[in-house]
Amino acid sequence: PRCRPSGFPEVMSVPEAVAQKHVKAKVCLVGDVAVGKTSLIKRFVLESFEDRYVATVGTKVTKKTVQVDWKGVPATLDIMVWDIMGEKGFRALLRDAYFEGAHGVLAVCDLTRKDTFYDLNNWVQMVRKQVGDVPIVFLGNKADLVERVVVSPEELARMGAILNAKYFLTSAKTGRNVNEAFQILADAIGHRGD
Ligand code: G3D
Ligand code: MG
Repeated sequence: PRCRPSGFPEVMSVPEAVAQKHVKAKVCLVGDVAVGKTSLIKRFVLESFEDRYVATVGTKVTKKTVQVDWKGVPATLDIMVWDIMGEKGFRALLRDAYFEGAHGVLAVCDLTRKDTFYDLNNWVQMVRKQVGDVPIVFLGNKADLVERVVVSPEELARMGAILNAKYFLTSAKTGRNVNEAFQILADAIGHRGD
């Protein structure tokens, strides 16, 4: 028989990892049409990018698992990522179902279109009204289109400070900062732990 020091019951040798906490969170992407929401999700979940326009019909949910601290305890987090058609006044009924139970939001603008940046404010108001004070992260997307960028990092920083949101310059095309942005949001969700 294997030698076991006396006084150590078998249960104590179970590795801690087996008992790791497993949690789930709903994350919604918002932002105007064609800012890159669907492309960012594809990049994050499937690690790919298609130059072909793939319009989302209604809503779509995909899942990706990350590691987070859940109120200070290491945990596995399943992020349920919700995608929408970014119509400006998307219908009230759909809106309620879309935001129901959301734990965090990525609010996306297109760095080459100023109006999509100004609209972040409207999207944040809608989120606050629907789900209250959940963590929000701003993404200034299409950072790869360097010569066409018209929104500066300073502007994003200022808007972020006013609306209490962190921000990232991202590119769904190159992958720049995409995982980082999702991870920061996941960390913020885990920090709250609810
Ligand atoms: P949406 O889901 O927010 O409506 P999509 O936006 O993800 O459908 O993207 C709209 C268009 O922007 C697509 O191009 C897509 O390829 C492009 N796009 C998305 N993200 C980026 C990016 O980071 N860089 C660049 N250069 N393009 C991006 P088309 O041409 O098919 O309309
Ligand atoms: Mg889309």
